[in-house]
Amino acid sequence: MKEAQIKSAYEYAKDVFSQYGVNTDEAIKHLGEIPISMHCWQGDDVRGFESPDVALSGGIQATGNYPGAATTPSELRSDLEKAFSLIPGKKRLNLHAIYLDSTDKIERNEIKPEHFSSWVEWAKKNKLGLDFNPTLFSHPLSDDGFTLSHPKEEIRRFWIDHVKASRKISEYFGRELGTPSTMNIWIPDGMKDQPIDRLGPRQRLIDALDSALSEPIDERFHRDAVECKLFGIGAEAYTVGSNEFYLAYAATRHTALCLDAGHFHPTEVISDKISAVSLYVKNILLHVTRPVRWDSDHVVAFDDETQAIMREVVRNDLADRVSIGLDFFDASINRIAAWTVGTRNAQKALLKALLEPREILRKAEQQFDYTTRLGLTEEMHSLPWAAVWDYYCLTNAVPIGFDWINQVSDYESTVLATR
Ligand code: RNT
Ligand code: ZN
Repeated sequence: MKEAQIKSAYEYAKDVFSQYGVNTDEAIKHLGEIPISMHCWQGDDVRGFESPDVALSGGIQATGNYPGAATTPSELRSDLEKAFSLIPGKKRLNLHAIYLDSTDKIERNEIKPEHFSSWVEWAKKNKLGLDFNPTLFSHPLSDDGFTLSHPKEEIRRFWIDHVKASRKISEYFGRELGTPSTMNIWIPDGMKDQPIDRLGPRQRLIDALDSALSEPIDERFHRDAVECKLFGIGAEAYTVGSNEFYLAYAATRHTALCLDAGHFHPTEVISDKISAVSLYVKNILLHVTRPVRWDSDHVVAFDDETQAIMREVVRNDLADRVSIGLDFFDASINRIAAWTVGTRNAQKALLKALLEPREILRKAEQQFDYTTRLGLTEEMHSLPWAAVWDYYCLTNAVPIGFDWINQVSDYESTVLATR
């Protein structure tokens, strides 16, 4: 499409939306200010650089063997740069502890900021904020299916020390980059079959978390988040860190709560949880992902739930308290395309939410005029929001429409094919 066509389509869209009291320029401006934290682990199927040959464990799985996965920090950074060049707006990068950049073998309880300094330098160059995650899976000491709630003191201690070490790295990210790093704690702890003791592991987890998070850290640099889950592969019957456990933990310990779209019953959605949880916890971290029948971590689609999630953030004015992160890992397709499709979809959903005539809809609802509410909500789907998206891409100098595929294909034949 030619630039002139995109601009004239935008002018038309602007006019259409203004008839509903929506200012497209403002929506675009707002969209550009809301960061999306892209997860590094789509780039290499959650292998990391600590011991990439150790199989992914902890009840999560990346399936597929598409060629060209990154195997070194510099390959991963190059792939990320490619993906970022195809995605408009404000981006952050979310790292896991296993993505450390060190030639020596460093145990997880001994990781230090210096092992991540190359990421910080790179983030500065690319004007990115960083987020972080301790890695409590894919490790011999998580093989029993327990980490922070393990019955053995010394194993709990190891993981507590890992979380403590991770918080220092997260704090370092925030200090260096001038934007707080959200550090999300997800643990795989659970059981395949019905436990006799559901309480004991939860008691141990609460103590372990309290001890791991005991040192106060300035929230201008670092924020703790905890992620609940219903089940994992091999942990079908019981997950120690369940929804109730972590909601109460976050509310009483003042951490952020992470809601992953794939961590609930198949018909249970996180979009409805955001408003409720926002009344009890200060900050929410979203793991936007697409569960297909289970917590399968498919690439984010422009589906009903992704749109509903973004609408909740926008309608309730929560953009300052909700951090939007992505969490998917599809190894069956080009990984740069996976990032591009998933991140652009999250942004499209956000834009569509920003273009909603909130005032009219709110008023209709307050007056019990549910006919207008439904009629207008449905018409909004076919208003020319996509013309606004194209214009946003144009002004951000990223490919319009499916044009990004050419760059992904070029990169695949010139870079990925040589790995
Ligand atoms: C697992 C959680 C967790 C992980 C990442 C890799 O079910 O969703 O967020 O996907 O930490
Ligand atoms: Zn997650």
